[in-house]
Amino acid sequence: MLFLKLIVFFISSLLANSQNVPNPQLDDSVCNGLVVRKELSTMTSSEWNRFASANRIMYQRGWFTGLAQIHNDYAMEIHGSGFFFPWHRRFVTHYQLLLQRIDPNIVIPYWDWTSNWNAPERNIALSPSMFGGNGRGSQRCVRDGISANWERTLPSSQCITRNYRNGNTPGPFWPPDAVGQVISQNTRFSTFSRNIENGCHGNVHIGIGGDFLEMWAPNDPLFFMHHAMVDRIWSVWQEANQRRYNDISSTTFDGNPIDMNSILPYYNEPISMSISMRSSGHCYTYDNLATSSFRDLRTKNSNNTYSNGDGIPIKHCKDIPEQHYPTVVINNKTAMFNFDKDVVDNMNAFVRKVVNNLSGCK
Ligand SMILES: [Cu+2]
Repeated sequence: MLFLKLIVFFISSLLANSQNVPNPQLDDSVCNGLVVRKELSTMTSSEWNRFASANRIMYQRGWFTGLAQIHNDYAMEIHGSGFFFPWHRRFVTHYQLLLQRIDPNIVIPYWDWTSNWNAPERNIALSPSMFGGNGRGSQRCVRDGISANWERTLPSSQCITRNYRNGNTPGPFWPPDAVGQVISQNTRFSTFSRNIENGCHGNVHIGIGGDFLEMWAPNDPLFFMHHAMVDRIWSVWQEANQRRYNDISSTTFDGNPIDMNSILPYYNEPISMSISMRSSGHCYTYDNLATSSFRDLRTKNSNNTYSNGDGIPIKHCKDIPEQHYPTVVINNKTAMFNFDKDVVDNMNAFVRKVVNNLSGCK
């Protein structure tokens, strides 16, 4: 498997340098205030309309293709390594800077996929008024929402696709409690990073399916709202204890040490420039940074019944169908994510316990 990945990596490196998208440098002056990234369901309709039209202009300029190309070219270095959080933070800021070239007032939202975690197809993010839902037809083309009928050109010319994991639903994502526990229980960056990457982050990619399962996923704008959420999770972890802003200690995909001076692939900047969302060139915060925001109050209050959308209480854990648990699977399709088998197994077992606990089953 590693050999195959190295070949793919080598070929995609040959195709590098063809990223046809502006790369605005991080402004090195002190932030002139912070913009607040909100959860997308709380955007006003005028905020959404401006955001959506700027995204359409980005699409017409071919900038999503350029971003997808960058993500694809550096796939090997930025997944399954300590670069995962800081690189994707820088990448989401890149997207933000591009949108602001079109409309300087745009602030990107994040997609909280822990709300509606057990019936994500009901989340407003996946509705026709926002990013649209499952792909349709034999090609699984996205036909509603912001990117309805968009054509991607990377890796080949065709529609943007989604292919929900369990038919009409992406299947469950992680409950907020599970994310909250990983935040509070992992005090070291390296284990925290690996648990999130191999757990809830991977689970959303696999649940949405289609292009979301590929390294050219940034063709689908929803990718950036997913990664803004992943970025928020890192920010909540950092905010919980200020000392965590100094912890980046981890390794590259091939085992070399990563520290604050390590250079982010493609951007050629030290990690230290992307360690804080409040630092020069980033200058944002989130509407909610409390660890306690990751609590599934709704489920806790629902009298210990596990409705999972169908309203049927479940008494015994063995009666919970397998597809009602969020999982990450490692196979040929997901190989480029560099998932780590031990961590994946651990996280699958961990989130299973959380779901059982929420359901009140015995
Ligand atoms: Cu990625």
